[in-house]
Amino acid sequence: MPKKKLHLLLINPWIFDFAAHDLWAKPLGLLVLGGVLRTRGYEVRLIDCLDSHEARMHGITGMKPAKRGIYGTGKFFRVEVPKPLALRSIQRRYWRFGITPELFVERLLQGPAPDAVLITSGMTYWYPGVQEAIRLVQAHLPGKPVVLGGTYATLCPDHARRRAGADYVLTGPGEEKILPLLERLTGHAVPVLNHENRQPLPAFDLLSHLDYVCVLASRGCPFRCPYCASQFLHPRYRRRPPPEVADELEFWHKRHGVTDVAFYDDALLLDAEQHMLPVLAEVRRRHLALRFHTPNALHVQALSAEVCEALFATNFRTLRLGLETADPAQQERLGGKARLETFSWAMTNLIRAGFSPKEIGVYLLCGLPGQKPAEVAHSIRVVQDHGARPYLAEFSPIPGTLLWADAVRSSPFDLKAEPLYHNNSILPCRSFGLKELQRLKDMCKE
Ligand code: B12
Repeated sequence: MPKKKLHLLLINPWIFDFAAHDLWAKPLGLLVLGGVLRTRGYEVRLIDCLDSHEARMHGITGMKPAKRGIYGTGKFFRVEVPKPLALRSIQRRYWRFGITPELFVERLLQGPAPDAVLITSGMTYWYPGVQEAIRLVQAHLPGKPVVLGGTYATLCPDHARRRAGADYVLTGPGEEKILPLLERLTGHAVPVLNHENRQPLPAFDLLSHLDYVCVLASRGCPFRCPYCASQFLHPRYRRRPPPEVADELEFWHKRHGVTDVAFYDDALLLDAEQHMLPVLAEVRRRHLALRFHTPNALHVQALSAEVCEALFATNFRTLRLGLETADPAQQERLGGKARLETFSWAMTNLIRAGFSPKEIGVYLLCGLPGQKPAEVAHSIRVVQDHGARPYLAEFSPIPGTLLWADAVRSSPFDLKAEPLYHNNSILPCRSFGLKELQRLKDMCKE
């Protein structure tokens, strides 16, 4: 153990965006690190700028109370803020989601001064929240080292090093990189643990309220879809042993009364016979009365009759399938993963297993470079013909992906210089306009 207790402050920064909802959005990466660091003897504290349960926020002028919805999801507190210069031409209101900066500063100054501050980052275009949090940390805790990691830091490391204001920017999975850095910063050796082989649980208990937990049964993805950044964020595809996943679910359910669980896996059902089916069999054997949600799409080719029956039997309530498009040529361009016949087969299996088609949401990519609105409209109709609900996933271009060069070429925005333009809400590649997008969204509601 370190000789003196070392204190770490973890920060989940604000979101600055046109829209944001708590649809099972928790800073899982930061909480994973919190879990690891606690087992190494650090005292860990969290400021969650997106805390929707912060009692002190109620009644603050201009702040809408954060309503909670079904399955633990809900709204964030929000206040309108001026748009950054780069987004001035976009005719939509821009918000800071989360607690007030005054409350953030109050929280910063509570408790023992930290030996280091660890801040996470989400979408690349959310970096203004990271900048703001770091600016306030440096103003109120001068001299404390600030370490930045997460999605933005990994996908835009040069921008993050130049613009975020952190003392250190670490890319990729943080578990191994953070320990030697903390040793260097604090001058204290991190104890070696040889009795524990399994990963400690993510520190969800640091959140002020547990509406739900997010779980990963695997990391990374063996597919290389041209729009996706999974391989850069989690370079190795790894699956956790099924009993370990079941233990984690049982822990949150029995010790913390959690009912709702969102899986964050990029390839949850891959090789399900060897992996997820044993996990779900354990859930049933242990009588865990949970509800499961898959906001990150499921691969349709994995939805065999047996898998669908297991999903239904274990109470999967929110299903999102990744069809991407119903156009065969576009499907080919996107890696040929989800063909139409496979989608129809998956829908039949889900319905036979007991799901109502209305419970099944299907993601369709929208705003890809060169994509015509007619292609999206056709895909919407195909999904509706199957009785399911189409959800448009507006394309967000990501540096390093195969589609990046096409995206840069087709976009009227300077995607390379400014991550704010990666924002899916502005339809960055503009193969059609925002009015057309609204028409397609209205079609989805029909
Ligand atoms: C879960 C998820 C969501 C959740 C929300 C997550 C959240 N917390 O806000 C939901 C479902 C709501 C969502 C929505 C969207 N998402 Co999303 N999402 C993910 C997903 C699948 C997992 C993220 C995650 O938690 N991983 C698990 C944890 C353990 O990993 P991690 O966060 O990377 O953390 C590790 C490291 O980064 C590091 N680390 C993290 N923090 C720190 C801090 C320090 C100090 C250090 C040292 C290290 C460190 O260590 C951690 C442990 O190894 C990623 C894909 C992926 N594989 O990462 C996409 C991803 C982030 N999303 C993406 C996209 C495109 C979207 C959408 C735009 C999709 C759409 N078109 O609708 C929307 C946007 C919503 C909005 N309002 O703008 C893109 C990124 C886009 C971008 N420009 O940044 C990704 C990368 C997927 C992709 N296509 O490639 N998403």
